[in-house]
Amino acid sequence: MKSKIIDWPTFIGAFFLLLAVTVPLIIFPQQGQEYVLAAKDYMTQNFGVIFMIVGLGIFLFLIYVAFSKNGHVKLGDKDEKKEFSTFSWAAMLFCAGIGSSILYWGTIEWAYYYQSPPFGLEGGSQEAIQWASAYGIFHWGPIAWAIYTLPALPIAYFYYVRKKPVLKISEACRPLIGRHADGPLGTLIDVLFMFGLMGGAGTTLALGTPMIAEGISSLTGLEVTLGLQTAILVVCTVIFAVSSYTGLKKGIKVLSDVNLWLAFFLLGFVFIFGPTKFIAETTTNSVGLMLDNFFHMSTWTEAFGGLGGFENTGFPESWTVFYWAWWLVYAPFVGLFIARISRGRTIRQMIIGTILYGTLGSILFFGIIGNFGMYMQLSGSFDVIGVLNDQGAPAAIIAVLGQLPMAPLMIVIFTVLAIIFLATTFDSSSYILASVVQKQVESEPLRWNRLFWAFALCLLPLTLMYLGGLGTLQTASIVGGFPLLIIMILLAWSFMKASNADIRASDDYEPKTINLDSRKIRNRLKRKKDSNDQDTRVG
Ligand code: NM2
Repeated sequence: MKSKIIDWPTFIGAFFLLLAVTVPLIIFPQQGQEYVLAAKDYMTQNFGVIFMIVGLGIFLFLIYVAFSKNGHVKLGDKDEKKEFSTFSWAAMLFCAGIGSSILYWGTIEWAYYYQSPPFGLEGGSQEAIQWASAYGIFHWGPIAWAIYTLPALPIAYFYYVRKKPVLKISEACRPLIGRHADGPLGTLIDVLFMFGLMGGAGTTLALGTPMIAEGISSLTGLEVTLGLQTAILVVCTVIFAVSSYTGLKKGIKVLSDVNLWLAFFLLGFVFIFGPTKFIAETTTNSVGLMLDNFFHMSTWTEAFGGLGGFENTGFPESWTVFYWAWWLVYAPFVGLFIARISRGRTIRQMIIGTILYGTLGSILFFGIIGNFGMYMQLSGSFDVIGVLNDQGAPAAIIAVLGQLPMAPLMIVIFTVLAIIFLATTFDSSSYILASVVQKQVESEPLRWNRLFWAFALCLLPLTLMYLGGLGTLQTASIVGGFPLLIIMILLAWSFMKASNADIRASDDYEPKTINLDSRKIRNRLKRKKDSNDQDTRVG
């Protein structure tokens, strides 16, 4: 009985793809690393510009939708109230979209940009320091959150307006691909989406784990080894597995709430006890710089790099392209979540809210923790960059926190935050992976199925940590993100097709809010289907 619920082609396809990538890399680590880096170069150098265009394109598309008649459509029935207050909505959507990586990059990203700045500027210069703070906010800013919002459009639309719950990405493409959603094309879309998510989660877990190890090491004196890191990864999976097996379903929810307050506390503490004025000024300055140069940053491809004697820094490939890919792989899954919590809002509110609040949250993290570290560097109190270059990013991150008053306590809080983030990444990713490989999901995917994917999720980060190197970690997201470029276009198109058809057929067009009646829509679709069936029979 049970095995009938599983969609085996998708299950096996996705798992096989995962093994096909990880096993050879573990057996041949030396060549493996070379291949991985070659794959990264190949992808970013040849297709980088496509990532950049699609990133900006998604942003512009969403702004268009928000202000078009499609944006007025309400997600839910006419009198439906918003399910969540705006504050909890914003908090939930932010927590769904970010994880331990914001602790990692929020603290240290500026140091990379300061040393190797964009636009051919000189490392360590006065211009470089300005961009160092602004570029992190850009990479976690409006385009990034727009990428997250796009899949939420068709998913929320089908869920609340057409009243057809969608858990699979192939299902969300149905208006476009029709019955192929049930065939090999649908399976391919789902497998590629799963592969992308595993790649993105691989990057997240392989970045987060060494940082946690470093935190634990600074508190206990244990040495950071691959063994310690493996143990951390496994412990996080086991925390998750135990809570899901003992039926502590609420456990993860409680953990996420705890995390929100811990994060607020950390940010507030650093802001108040750190260089408050510097943080406020630098953050304001960076936001202005980013807004002023938004289009320049989102289209800067270093087109002349390597030609005519001009230097090729690889900045857009290593950063902007990597980031857009990383956000892309998470997008369908975060979009699903955004859709779930947006009942009662209009599409426009969902779009503007996600982009705005998401960006605001990123500004808080990068502005406060990042600029604190930067201040330590510039004021000469602590050489963050020295530690970064000698001992690596995780050590530098923990060292920055070590400069705070009550440092051990702050390192504990930071490390606990990262651990909870990691456990919630396991929780939400395994939930989605398990759902996608089931034909039906009653209220929850099957437990063994979820656990299977939770442990499968450890494979890639373990491999990546074993190989080592930032480039290797980035490749997982970049390669995984490539098919998402096409899937995102399908999702956008699907949404437009369905919502335009419904609006055209609706007789309830009020200029401000459009209430679509799902019953009428379904009847119309049914009539259309019946007449199609008849046509084929007659033909
Ligand atoms: N993104 C936001 O660990 C994480 O923060 C997960 C990463 C895509 C860069 C998401």
